[in-house]
Amino acid sequence: MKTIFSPRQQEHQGQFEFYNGAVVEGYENTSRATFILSRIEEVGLGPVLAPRPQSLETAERIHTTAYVDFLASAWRLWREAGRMGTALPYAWPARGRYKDVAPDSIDALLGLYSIDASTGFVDGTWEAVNASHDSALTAADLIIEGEQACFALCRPPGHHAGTDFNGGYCFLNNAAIAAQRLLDAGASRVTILDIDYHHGNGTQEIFYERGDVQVISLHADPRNDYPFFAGYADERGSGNGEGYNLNIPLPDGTDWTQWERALEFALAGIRQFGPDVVIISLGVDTFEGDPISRFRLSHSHFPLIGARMAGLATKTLFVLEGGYAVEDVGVNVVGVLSGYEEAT
Ligand code: OKP
Ligand code: ZN
Repeated sequence: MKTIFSPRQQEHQGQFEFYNGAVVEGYENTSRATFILSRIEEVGLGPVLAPRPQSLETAERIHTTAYVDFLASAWRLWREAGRMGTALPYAWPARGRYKDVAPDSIDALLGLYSIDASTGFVDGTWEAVNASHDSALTAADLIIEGEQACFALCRPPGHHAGTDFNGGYCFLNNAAIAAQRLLDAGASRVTILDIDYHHGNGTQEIFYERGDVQVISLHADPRNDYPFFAGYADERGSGNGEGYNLNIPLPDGTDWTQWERALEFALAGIRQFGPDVVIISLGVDTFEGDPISRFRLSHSHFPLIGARMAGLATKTLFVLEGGYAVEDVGVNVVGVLSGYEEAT
């Protein structure tokens, strides 16, 4: 299987976030990609290719132009305000937004276009976000050109980013943009199956009223964990999208037996929908050793996940999302991909 990745994605580095009352270095760090790349080489998964440069046209069919412009200019505005460190918001319009304002202040913009204070900008953030997006689109193009499966090694990740907001370390929704590319190239239906520990609230929001993209997510019950305000089982889509959004929230401590049962339910939903391509939002923060999560999958389970995906016998695009036990992320991500390859 081919992997798409650009070293420019590593320019997003050294950002800080808040965690348990302290300022800590971001969990979403460069070593995640480094460990994945070295494991790909170790097992001989296949070549790692640079993405082709892509325009932002497809991204602007998923996100608003104003939001994309904000992402591209946030760091410059932060620096022009005389700031250093990590650009993070401290004020949000949230519920009861009084006015639809177009603020000039970088502090207001950061709040307007975000859902949390985990998603900081540093000097190379936009370059990395843009390159991560290029990787997702290039992988989608390879599927269009005939590959059965491909891996977009996307960091920063994407599934918490919505139409006009960032969050959860995500800026552009790589999987959603890839889905749009596949549809534009002639696919009738695409499924995004999100197996990251956290609910893919951005992906859900983007496609909530659409029937051409089925969105299924297995995740920690939002009563217990981020993103808290979306991911409940009664969120089923609306309008043309009614019935095409499926959430499977799972309790703290979920193990392989429970998780696999949920996966089987998801796979039945995919078979019923009959997509031309399945995009897997591939987070491995379901691993028992993950520092910010509370599920209990172990190393041996990840290849089994890949084998289940192969059982769908549908073109499959793997897009990286989370996974923060850095020394295990390579083994677990590549475990899924090799499991897929061996079962195909
Ligand atoms: C991103 B992905 C507070 C704790 C972390 C954000 C979790 C984001 C997860 N800084 N909260 O889905 O793996
Ligand atoms: Zn996650």
